[in-house]
Amino acid sequence: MADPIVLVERDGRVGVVTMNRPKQLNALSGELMDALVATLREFDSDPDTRAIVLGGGERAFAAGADIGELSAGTPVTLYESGHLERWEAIRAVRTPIVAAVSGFCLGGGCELAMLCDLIVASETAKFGQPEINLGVLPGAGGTQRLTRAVGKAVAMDMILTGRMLSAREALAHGLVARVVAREAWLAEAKRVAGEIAAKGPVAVHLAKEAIDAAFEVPLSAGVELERKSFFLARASEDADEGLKAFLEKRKPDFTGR
Ligand code: DAK
Repeated sequence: MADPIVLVERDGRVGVVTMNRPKQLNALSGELMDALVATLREFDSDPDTRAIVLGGGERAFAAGADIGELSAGTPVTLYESGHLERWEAIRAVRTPIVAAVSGFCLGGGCELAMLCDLIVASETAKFGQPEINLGVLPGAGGTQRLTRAVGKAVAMDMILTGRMLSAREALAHGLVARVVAREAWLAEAKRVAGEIAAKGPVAVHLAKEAIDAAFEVPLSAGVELERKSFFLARASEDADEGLKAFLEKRKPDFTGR
């Protein structure tokens, strides 16, 4: 039997999804994207899963969209295949997703990592948007999310020349949250996800939503959303528990209510 195209495991309250097309450096074929969307949605609808790790292999997180499929498809078949909706479905996941990146993280792979909520990178990671070398440009948000993450100068440099950033450069430019030793990338991503999973899910979901809104709305509207989200979180049982636990000098036990 063929190996599954994504590997799925659970580590306590953390769902772990691993892309598994190693021979093609996890090129994001339609089949791989469909499997990713289905798995992420399943974890997202499970209240016992409070954070997700999305990873690839040691050599590549993902080397981009599947170039064979891109070249075989016409613009119309690509548009009609539901390709665009898959990216939107991943963006819509409410559970925080930690991208665990080792090796190549290119093109659609980099866009996928940027769709996640934070990136933990191995010191071996290489980030790039090399679509320009193929005569195209990023198509899944790269020109927008990369520019918001690293600023215009570095985004122009990467997207117009195809230059890759090392993990350290990506950290310095604000694209990734943490860089760790080669052997620690996956364990560290799971540890970070485990830390998030131990917090109150209501506050976590509201905080994720408010941070994402910072890229969509003016400051005053974002601050207003934050204020309302604060009071909504304060109305949760988890806030009662968190505040009480602090005063009682014990660890809180959040239930997600
Ligand atoms: N697609 C298909 N196969 C790929 C691939 C890819 N993106 N990247 C690598 N592979 C395959 C190679 O063909 C090779 O297969 P075999 O020849 O062994 O059968 C195998 O993986 C190993 O690759 P290499 O032999 O090339 O390995 P190297 O170490 O020499 O080089 C590399 C590694 C990552 C530098 C190189 O493979 C490379 O440059 N890969 C292509 C990177 C790239 O250009 N990525 C951008 C693809 S375009 C959209 C959404 C998304 C997108 C567009 C629109 N919409 C929603 C509208 C996204 C577009 C893209 O990502």
